[in-house]
Amino acid sequence: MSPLIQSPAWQALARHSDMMKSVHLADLFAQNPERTAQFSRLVAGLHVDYSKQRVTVETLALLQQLASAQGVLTRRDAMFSGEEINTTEDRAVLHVALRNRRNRPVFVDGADVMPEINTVLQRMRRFTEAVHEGRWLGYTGERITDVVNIGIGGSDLGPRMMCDALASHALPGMKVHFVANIAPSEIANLLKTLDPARTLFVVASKTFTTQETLTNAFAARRWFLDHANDPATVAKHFVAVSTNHTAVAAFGINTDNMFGFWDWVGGRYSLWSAIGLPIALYIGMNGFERLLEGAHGMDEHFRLATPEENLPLIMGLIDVWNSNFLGAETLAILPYGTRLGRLPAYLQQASMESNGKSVDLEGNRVDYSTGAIVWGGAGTNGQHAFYQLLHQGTRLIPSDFIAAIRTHTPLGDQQAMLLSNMLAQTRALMLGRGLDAVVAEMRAAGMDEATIARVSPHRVFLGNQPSSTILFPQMTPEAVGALVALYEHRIFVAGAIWYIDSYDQWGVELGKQMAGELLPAIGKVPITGAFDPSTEALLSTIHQHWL
Ligand code: G6Q
Repeated sequence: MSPLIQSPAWQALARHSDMMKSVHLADLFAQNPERTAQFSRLVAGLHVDYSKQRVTVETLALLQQLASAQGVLTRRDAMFSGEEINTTEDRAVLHVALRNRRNRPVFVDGADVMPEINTVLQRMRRFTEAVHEGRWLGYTGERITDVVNIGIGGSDLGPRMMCDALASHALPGMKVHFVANIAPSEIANLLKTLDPARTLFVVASKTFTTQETLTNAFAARRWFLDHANDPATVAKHFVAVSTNHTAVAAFGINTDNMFGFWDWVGGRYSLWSAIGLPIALYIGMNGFERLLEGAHGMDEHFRLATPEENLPLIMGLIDVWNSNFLGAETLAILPYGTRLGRLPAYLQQASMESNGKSVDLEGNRVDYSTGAIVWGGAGTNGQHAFYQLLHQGTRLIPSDFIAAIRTHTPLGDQQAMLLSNMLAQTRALMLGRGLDAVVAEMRAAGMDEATIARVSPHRVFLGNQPSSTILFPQMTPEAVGALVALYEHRIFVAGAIWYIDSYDQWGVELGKQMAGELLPAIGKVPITGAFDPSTEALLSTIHQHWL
C-alpha cells in the first residue's frame, strides 16, 4: 500500500467518506444555515459557490490536513520560486512568472527571468501595434486583416479558447483563424476563404518539430507563394512563436520575426507566453495584458491566502475528495453561453495531460485514482443532450457551472433565460425529486393511478449530484484570466496530493513514434509480421481503397 493511502490523513478521510456517502445535499443545507456563506468565496473577481459539493466543515478540515501532510503549500512555494518541480524533465514550472505583473524577481539557475519575459512582451506590443496601426503591411501594401495560428495541442487550444471567449473585445477589422489538425480539409478549407495579401500566419510550436504544425505551415507557405511568387515576401506574412531558433530559421522564417519563450513553460500552460500572440493580435496588447493581470490576481491569492481562504487549494482538494473518496470518475465543465464553449476542451488538456499519470514522483506505480476524465460542453445545449445521464444515470458526476452575468450582446430576455437555466440545473442536480413529490404532481395533473404506478419511478430524480458554480460580472480579459488560473492551480493542488509530476507528458510519445513507423506503410501492401494482425488488416483495407 502506498504511503499516501496509509497516511493518517487519508485514512481519516476514508472513514469520513463512509459516513458522507449516505448524506444528501438537501439535508446538509437544512442542517446548516451558514452553509452557503461558509462555502463560497469571492476571489479575483470570481464568485465561486462550492456549497453544492458533498462536503461539510469537517470534510474540508480533513482535506486541509491531507494537504498539509502532503506538503502542498511547500510545493506551491517551490513552483513560484522557480525550483525544478518538473523532475522527469528537470525543469522549473513558471507559467506564473509570465503573468507576474508586479515583476517580483523569479530566479531560474540563478538568473531573474523577469527581464526576458518583459522583453518578449515589449516585442509583442511593438509588433501587434505595427499590425493594428497599418505600419506592418502585406506584400501588396494592404493591411493585415486575417491572422492564422498554425499550432496544435498547447500551441492551439489556449489561444483558440481565449479568442472565442474574448471575441466581444476584438479590434475592428481583425479576424483570427486556427489550424491544428493534420487532416487536409482543415487547412485546405480555410485557405480557400483567405486573401494572401492580407493574411498573417503565426506558426506556433514550442519545439518546432511537431509533424502536424510543420506540415500545415509548409502547405500555407506553398499556397502563399503560389500567389505572391516572391520568397522575399514570406517575411511579411509568416512569424513564429517557438523556443527553437535553429528550426525556425531552417523553415525560412526570419528569426527577427520570431517570438521566444522558455522550456519552463509547459505547452498546455503557454497561452500566457508569446503563444498568446494571436490573442494579442485579435484583441490588442492592452487586452492581452489585462488577461495576464486577471491571472496574476489569482496567482497572488493562491500564493498568499491562508489555507482556509485559499480557493484553488480548496477546489483542488474537493476534486481529490470527489475522485478518491466519493468515487467520481469524471468532472463535467459546463459553461453557460457560447463564448466559453471551448473551455471544456481547453481544460480537458490542462487537466488530463497534467494529472493523467500512474507513477508517483519516485517512480512507483500508484494504487489510487489520479486525474479525472474532464469533459463537458456549453449550456443550455447540453441540457437537451447529455444532462439526462447526470440527472438520472447511475454515476456520480461532479460538475462546474460557469457563467458571465452580463452579456456584451444583450437581446431581449435571453441572458436571463440562460442564467435561470443554469441555476435550475444546479438546483435540480442537488435536490432531485423524490417519489412522493412525483406522485403528488402526477395526481394533481389528473393522471390515473395505473399510469402513476407505471411511470412515476421513471420520473424520480435522486439528486445529490455535486456541483460548483462560478459567476463573474462580464466576460472580460481579467475574468477569463482569473478563471483559467484558478483551474491551473486546482490541477496543481490535486497533482501535489497525488504526488505525481503534473508537468511532463510522456504519454504522448508512444503514439507519435508508432505513427512514424506506420507512415511508410500507408497505401502499401503490409509487410506480413511487421505489425500486429489487426493493424495489418487495417493497412490492407486502406491499401484496397488508396487512390
Ligand atoms: C502540452 C503538450 C502538447 C504540445 C503539442 C504541441 O503541454 O506538450 O499539447 O503543446 O504537442 O507542441 P509544440 O508546441 O512543440 O508544437
